[in-house]
Amino acid sequence: MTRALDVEKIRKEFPMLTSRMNGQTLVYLDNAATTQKPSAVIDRMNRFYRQEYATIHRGVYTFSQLSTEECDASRERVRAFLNAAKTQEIIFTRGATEAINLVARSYAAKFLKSGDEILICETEHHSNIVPWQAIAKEKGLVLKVAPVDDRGEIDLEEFQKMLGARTYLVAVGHVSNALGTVHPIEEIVKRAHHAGVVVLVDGAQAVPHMKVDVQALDCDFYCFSGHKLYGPTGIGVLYGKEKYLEAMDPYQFGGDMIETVGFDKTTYAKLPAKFEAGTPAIVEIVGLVPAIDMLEKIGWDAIHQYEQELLEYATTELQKIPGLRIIGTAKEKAAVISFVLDGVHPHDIGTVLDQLGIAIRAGHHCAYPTMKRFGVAATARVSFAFYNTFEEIDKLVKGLQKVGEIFG
Ligand code: C6P
Repeated sequence: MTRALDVEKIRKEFPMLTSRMNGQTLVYLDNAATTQKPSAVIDRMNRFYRQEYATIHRGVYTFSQLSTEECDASRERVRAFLNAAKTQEIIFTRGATEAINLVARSYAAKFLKSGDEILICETEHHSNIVPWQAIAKEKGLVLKVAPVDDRGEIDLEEFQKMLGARTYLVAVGHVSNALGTVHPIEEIVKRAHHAGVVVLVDGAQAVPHMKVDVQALDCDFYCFSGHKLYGPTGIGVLYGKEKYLEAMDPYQFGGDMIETVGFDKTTYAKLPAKFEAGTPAIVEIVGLVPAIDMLEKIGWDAIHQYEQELLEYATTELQKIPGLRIIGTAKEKAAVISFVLDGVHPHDIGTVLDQLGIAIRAGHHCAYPTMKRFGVAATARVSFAFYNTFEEIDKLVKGLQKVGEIFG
């Protein structure tokens, strides 16, 4: 087995990985929920608060102008990261959730009419279900759901059949947070576009694991959260093709998003300000840059290869545990493993592992319909980052053996 990365060197960049939990060195396996932060991000935000901080866009003084320049540079950095065609196609939001709500409110609510259909997939996170459901209820739209097979892979034939004459929007997760399935986004976009349908991709679980090129994917909207990308919380990104963003109206109103305001009439600012009402998360915007720099410095090929090695090793080892069943066995997966253990509630698995210093997620993972599809109420989920090690997987396996002994 090759080792694509110098993991010990990388781990030194993540202070939280030396923390102890319940007297044990932390084994952090909840990276799909949120990732730990490298010193480069922590230090950049610290330095910015201590020495550079001021509001943006409003000040004539030097620090305000410098802060504005830093935020502009961050937007350009994100543009390059996603290979978007234009900087104004990058909208800063609070996270993936807010980005999807923005498209639901500003695109679907404006352009879809009663009886029109929105098509999603069965493995969506609640953030890519509930905003559409809410808008569907208000506007009389129909929410349709493309099924997945027993491995957790989207049924493309069914998806194709469900793209009807009234379908105007497809909203689909790139990678399932509950199962790890990497959905064939290029193919989904191709088929949707062939039917004249606009596509939003929820990339929250994809951007930490793979190079995303929105022009190559040709999706119309793409979103992610900074905190799953080794960056700060409270910052996310909506990419949208300029022609759609131009045609959409803002859904939040206030300072910074206007051009002129009178009591009788207000005109809106140009992109991207039109969708960024109020003072933004300035320091978080700045903190996103070192996270992206770090990922690109390590390199996507190395990250992908190493994480796939972790996934393969963990899958093999977990399958040896009596009574353990993996939920989600797609051919193409990100480094996420959901599983159930005969006769043991996932929360009990999580609690025993916690005592051993191992952090995993247990529950429905904000994906109730996915749980229902696989006939379980909840799963235990381990999700890896490139700073995890094979030794940590061995500790997980030992921990699960202990769970078996306690509840067996
Ligand atoms: N999934 C998980 O443990 P926010 O909360 O806006 O940063 O991200 C929401 C979101 C949207 N889409 C997908 C595919 C996601 O996985 C998430 C967040 C976390 O799986 C928290 S439930």
